[in-house]
Amino acid sequence: MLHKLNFWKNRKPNSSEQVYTIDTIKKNPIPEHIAIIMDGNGRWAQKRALPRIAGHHEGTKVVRKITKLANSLGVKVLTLYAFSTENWKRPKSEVDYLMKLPEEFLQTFLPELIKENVQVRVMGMKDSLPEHTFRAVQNAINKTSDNDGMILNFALNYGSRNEIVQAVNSIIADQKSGILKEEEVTEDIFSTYLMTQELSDPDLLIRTSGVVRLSNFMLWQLSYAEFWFTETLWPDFSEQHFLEAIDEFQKRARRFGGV
Ligand code: V0D
Repeated sequence: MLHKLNFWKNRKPNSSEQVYTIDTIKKNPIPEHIAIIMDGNGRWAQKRALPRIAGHHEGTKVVRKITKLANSLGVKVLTLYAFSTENWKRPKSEVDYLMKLPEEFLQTFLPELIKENVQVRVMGMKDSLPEHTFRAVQNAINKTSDNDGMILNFALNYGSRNEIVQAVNSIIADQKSGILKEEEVTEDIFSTYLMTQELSDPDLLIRTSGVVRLSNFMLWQLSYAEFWFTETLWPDFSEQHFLEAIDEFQKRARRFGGV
């Protein structure tokens, strides 16, 4: 398995110079649901005097790499924060480019995702996406809906407070129409009104590029998650970083289990 891991191309070992392998990580429990805030793409480009969009493009390659690795580790759900409701405030040219990335990504990788039994999902306000973006993601969702392997869940035009308010409004509507009784709202029922619906809560949150904030991402669902932050910018994020995050998750689980 080692040869598949581009170890020697983009390896940035952690302070202890430890090299992680799929096989050793697989000996301990793998988080079922991993969520990632893929930060630092613009900064990666600016450091190289490239336009910010070059960093976003580079970021898609890392999405592919980490999806493949998560799938081979047996991760059940990988949620990736691709575009927040706040991102509309960026320059129009950058937003326009970002909105082309799902098409570009899927043009290259959808056949692979289908073959690898991955299910593509999208959570967020899909209705306000440009028509061409919506069509591309909907096509990917449809073409992978018969798959039963890892769920690759993109948060696209997603904001957690918006999600919670929309859940409350749907609950009120269902109560008015009699689908839901007033006293029926429990944490479990409430969860089903969120965009994650039947997905389990993330066990591990990863955020790149040294920002130590949640930024309106899965506030309800991350209540019990382990958080792992790295200074590494998303385009530099390697398989080793991902395995290191899971290794840390496994260490914390052991410590917790010990008391
Ligand atoms: C830019 C780094 C894949 C983060 C990764 C529209 C910022 C690259 C997708 C994608 C983005 C989304 C849905 C889908 C298939 C692929 C993507 C956006 C940005 C925002 F069905 N990468 N990616 N979407 N970036």
